[in-house]
Amino acid sequence: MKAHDGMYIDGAWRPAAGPGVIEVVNPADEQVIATVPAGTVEDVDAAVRAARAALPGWAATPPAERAARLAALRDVLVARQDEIAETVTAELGSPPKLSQTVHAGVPIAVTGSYAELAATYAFEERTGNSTVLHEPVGVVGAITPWNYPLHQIVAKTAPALAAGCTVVVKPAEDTPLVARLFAEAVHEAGIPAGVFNLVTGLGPVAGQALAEHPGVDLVSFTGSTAVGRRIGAIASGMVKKVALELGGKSANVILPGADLARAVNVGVANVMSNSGQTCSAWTRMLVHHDQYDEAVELAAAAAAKYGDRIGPLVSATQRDRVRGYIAKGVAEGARLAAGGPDSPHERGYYVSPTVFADVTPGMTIAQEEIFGPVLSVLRYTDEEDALRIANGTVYGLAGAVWAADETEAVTFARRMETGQVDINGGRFNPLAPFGGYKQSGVGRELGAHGLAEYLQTKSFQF
Ligand code: TXE
Repeated sequence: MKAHDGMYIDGAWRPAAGPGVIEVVNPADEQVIATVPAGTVEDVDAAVRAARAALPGWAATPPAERAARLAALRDVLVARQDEIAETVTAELGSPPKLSQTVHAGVPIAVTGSYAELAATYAFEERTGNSTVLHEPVGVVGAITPWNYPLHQIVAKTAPALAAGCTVVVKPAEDTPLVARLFAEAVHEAGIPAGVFNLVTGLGPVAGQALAEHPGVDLVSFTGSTAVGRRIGAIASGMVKKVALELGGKSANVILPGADLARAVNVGVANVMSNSGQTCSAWTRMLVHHDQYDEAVELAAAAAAKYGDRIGPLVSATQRDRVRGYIAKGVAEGARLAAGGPDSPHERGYYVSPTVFADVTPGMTIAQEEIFGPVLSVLRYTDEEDALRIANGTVYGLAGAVWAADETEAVTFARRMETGQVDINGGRFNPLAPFGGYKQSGVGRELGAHGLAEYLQTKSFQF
C-alpha cells in the first residue's frame, strides 16, 4: 500500500490543501493498493490559477515548439509503457495484454498524432480579404472517467496543448494512479510549469469546483449522462464552452449476406473487451430473423470462450449496477443464452460474459447503457426495421454495419444517427473524429476535429 502525496500544480508536486484521502482498490482482488489526496476547492483554485498564469506563454509558443514538446511527451510515454500498463492493470483490473496494447498503446498513438497535427494545422488562413486566426480557447478543465483512464486524459490534454491551451485535469477517483504517472511524464517531457496540472479528488467536490471555476474557459467532460447534464448546465449558465462525451447504446447491424460468423465474433469481442466498460461498445447486435438462431448460438459460444479472459469491473458499485441490469433483462422476458448474474470468482468484481437473446427494442437492456460484459441480440425483419431499431435509442455514439459489400454497408451507415460507424470490421484510427449524436454528447475528440474543439476563431478584414 502506497500513500501518495501532493497534487501536480505549477510544475511541482505540492501538498494538498486538506487532509482527506481516496483509497485506490485493485478490483481483481479487492485490496487497497494506494491512497491519493482528495482535492478540495482550494487545490482546484491553485491549479486553475497556475494554468491561467501559464496561458499567455504557452499560447504564444510557436506551434512547432508545442509539437516538439508533445513529441517528447510521446517518447516518455513509450519509455514508460510497461509501467503505464502495470498501473492500469492494478487500478482498473484489465488483463495485462489489453493494458499494454490499448490502455498504454492508444494514448501513445494519440499523443503522437497531436505532435504531428500541432506542427501542420492551419492556425491561420486567408478567405477573400480576411485573415482567419484559430486561437486557443484558454484554460481547459478536463474531468475524466476510469474506463480508459489514460486515454481519456490524453484525448483531452494532447489536443488542448497542441492548440495552445493550458489544462487542469480531475481524473476519476477509481483510477488516479495512471493520471499521476502521466503528470510525471509531462514533467519529464519538459512541458513548462502550469501548462498541465492535476488535482485528484471526488467528482462532486473537486470535479464540480473545476466546472464552476470562473478561471476555466472550457469544460471537457467524459462520463455519465447524469453528470454530463449537470456540467453542461453549469457551463452554459456561465457561458463557458463545453464538450461532453457521454454514454452509448451502439448497434452492430448484420445485414443478410454478410459474413455472419465473423460479424458475430468481432461483435462479441467488441462488447467483452475491457469487460464491456466502453462507451462506444456495440451492445445491441441486430440480426435478420432468418439468421437469428444461428447468430445467438455463435454469440453464446464466443462469449463462453471468454470465460476467465476478461477482467473484473472497476468497482463493486459498477458490478452491482451491471448485475442489476442482468436481473432486469431476465425479469422483462429476455432469455439468457450465456453468462448471467453470478460472479465466476469469489473475490474481485467479476461478471461473466453474458449474452441475452429474445431482446425486444423497448426492453431496459436494449435502451440503457449497462457498461458491463453484456450483449443483447435483437431480431429485425427488413432493412427499414433494422434502421428503426438502430436509431431507436436516445444515444448515438458509435456502431457497426456488416454487409456483403462495402457500398451496401455504407448506404445503410449513412442513415444511422451516430457519430462513428465501423464498416465490415474497420480498424481504429486515431485521426478519426469521435463523439456523439443525440444524448451521447457535444463535440468531437481525436484528430483535427478534436483539436478544433480547443480553438476559437478571430478574423481580420483588410
Ligand atoms: O460516472 P461519473 P460513474 C457511464 C456508464 C457508467 C456510469 C456511471 O454508464 O455505468 O456512467 O459511472 C466526475 N461534478 N460512464 O459513476 O460519476 C467523476 O469524479 C463534476 C460512461 O463513474 O459521471 C469522474 O471523474 N464531476 C463513460 C467523472 O465525473 C463529477 C465513462 C465520471 O464519473 C461529478 C464512465 C460532479 N457532480 C462512465 N460527479 C463514457 N462516456 O465513456 C462525478 N464527477
